[in-house]
Amino acid sequence: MSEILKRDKLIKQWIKEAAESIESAKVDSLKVEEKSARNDLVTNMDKKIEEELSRKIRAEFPEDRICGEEGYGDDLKDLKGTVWFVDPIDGTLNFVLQQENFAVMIGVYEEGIGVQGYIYDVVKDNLYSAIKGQGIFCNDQQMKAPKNKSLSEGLIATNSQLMTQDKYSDYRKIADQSMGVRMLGSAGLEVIELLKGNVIAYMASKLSPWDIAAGKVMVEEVGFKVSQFDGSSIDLLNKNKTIFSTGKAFDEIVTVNSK
Ligand code: 2AM
Ligand code: CA
Ligand code: CA
Ligand code: CA
Repeated sequence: MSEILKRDKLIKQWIKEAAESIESAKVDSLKVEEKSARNDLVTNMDKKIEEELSRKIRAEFPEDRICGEEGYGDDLKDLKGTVWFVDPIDGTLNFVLQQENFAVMIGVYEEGIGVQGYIYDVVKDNLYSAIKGQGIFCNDQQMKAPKNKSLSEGLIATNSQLMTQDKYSDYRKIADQSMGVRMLGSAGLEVIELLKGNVIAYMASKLSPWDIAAGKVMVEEVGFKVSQFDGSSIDLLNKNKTIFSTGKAFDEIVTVNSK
């Protein structure tokens, strides 16, 4: 079996195991801590899931390196070799406040190139996946490629700061050219909305490598674009102001951004 297929099988199994732990968690007994701000939360479940996924990855693939949100990964200075990007719970605030609209995400990169992406909508039991060159899948069924719509033809998703903070007011002009704004609060699930054709772009002012990695593989797989707001390439060693978008909307957004 090729390395990619071996990983594919294990990742799907590990993600389902992670989801079982998450679903068995009782909201009342969650230990919730603040990180950088009062709405930037981490729970004992985020840590447990990342710790378990990291342990499984290291046991099966000892040469590979891990970039994870909650500190169980490696301190990466480059993207040489095989790197696993792990976001144990994407949408922690939703997990705590809504008990839905969160995902487990894994992206695998070889020499900096995205080769596999997995986004699991735990509550809806939908596992979205892509292997580079093979298309995008939901629960192992091939998904139809979304239409390449322009900004004026569809809805735009953003993170909430982009709409609420005045320093980002220029970006409201972009949103104003779309049909309307939608916000889910999970970078991974917003990317899924793009892949389903429900929105034409997702823009977020500060995403970390683990927020971007899995979705980037899937979005590029359908020929859509992923970049920083100014059109420059994503840097998976740092935070990025990130656009995921259809090709048509991308050209319009980057033009507005660079004015
Ligand atoms: P997280 O839940 O894994 O932290 C919310 O708009 C989206 O942005 C989520 O995908 C969230 O991922 C991500 N995000 C990135 N940085 C964040 C921060 N400092 N605070 C809250 N959400 C953040
Ligand atoms: Ca977080
Ligand atoms: Ca995240
Ligand atoms: Ca997270």
